Amino acid sequence: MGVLNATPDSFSDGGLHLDLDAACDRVRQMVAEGAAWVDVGGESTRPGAEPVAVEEELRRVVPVVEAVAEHCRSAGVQLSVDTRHEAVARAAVDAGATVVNDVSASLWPVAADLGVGWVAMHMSGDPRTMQADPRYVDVVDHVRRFLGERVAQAQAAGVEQVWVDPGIGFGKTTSHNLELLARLGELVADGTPVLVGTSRKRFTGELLARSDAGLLRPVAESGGSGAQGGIEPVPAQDRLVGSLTTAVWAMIHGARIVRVHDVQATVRAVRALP
Ligand code: HH2
Repeated sequence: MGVLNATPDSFSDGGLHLDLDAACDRVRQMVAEGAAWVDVGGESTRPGAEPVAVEEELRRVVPVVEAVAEHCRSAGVQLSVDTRHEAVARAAVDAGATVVNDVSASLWPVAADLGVGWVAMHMSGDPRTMQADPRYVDVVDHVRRFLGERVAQAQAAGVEQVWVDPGIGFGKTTSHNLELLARLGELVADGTPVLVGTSRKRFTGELLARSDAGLLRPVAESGGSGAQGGIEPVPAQDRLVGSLTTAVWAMIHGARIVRVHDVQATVRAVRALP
């Protein structure tokens, strides 16, 4: 899944695709690079982000979806709208989106009504406050239970295509993120196709900073209990290796889709798997 953020403030590609032509060019490029899925979003959900007015989100997202829908359809590529808002989901599907990528995991009735697919992602709290002090007794059990309940509700409502996503970085410490990846097989075994998004996130920057410092496996053992992993992450533009490593890890452990900014490099890495 290639990411297209039509936002001024997304943490890694904010401001790059505000212009409609630039956004459409990037979508076409990702499809040419081998993306099987394109995800268009108009609201940053990075930690601390302020919500965006629905009218503004509509203005950012709908023209892009409209402009690339036919291209995606004819290439056999899924086109999702990354939103928490019903009005945006409805307008984007009207414009040609085929899936609602829902970080709030609350829009299944809308997906059912529209007859499109739905991604349910786990988030603890909301983006403004989610990294304040996230705590779980057992993060993997918590996320599995949460997503299992949502999937059952969506299926009962008649949604035919459902994916689940553990929500890396959404109300999780570094050790929570590591635990979710280490035990991804448990979520995969629950049977709903799993999507994972680690791309360029702070977490991958911390893994690389630890690697650079020669700290081989300490993240889960120490310094991982706070909101961050206790080490300054490498900057977002230097996180490619961490993004690839975690994407490949997720695919090997059963993820069906990885949500990434660096499509070409990820497609190469995944296709190179033995
Ligand atoms: N991560 C982000 C946004 N949407 N959707 C799913 N299903 N899974 C994710 O992990 C996920 C997501 C955050 O990344 P990005 O879109 O690059 O940044 P921003 O929220 O700043 O726009």
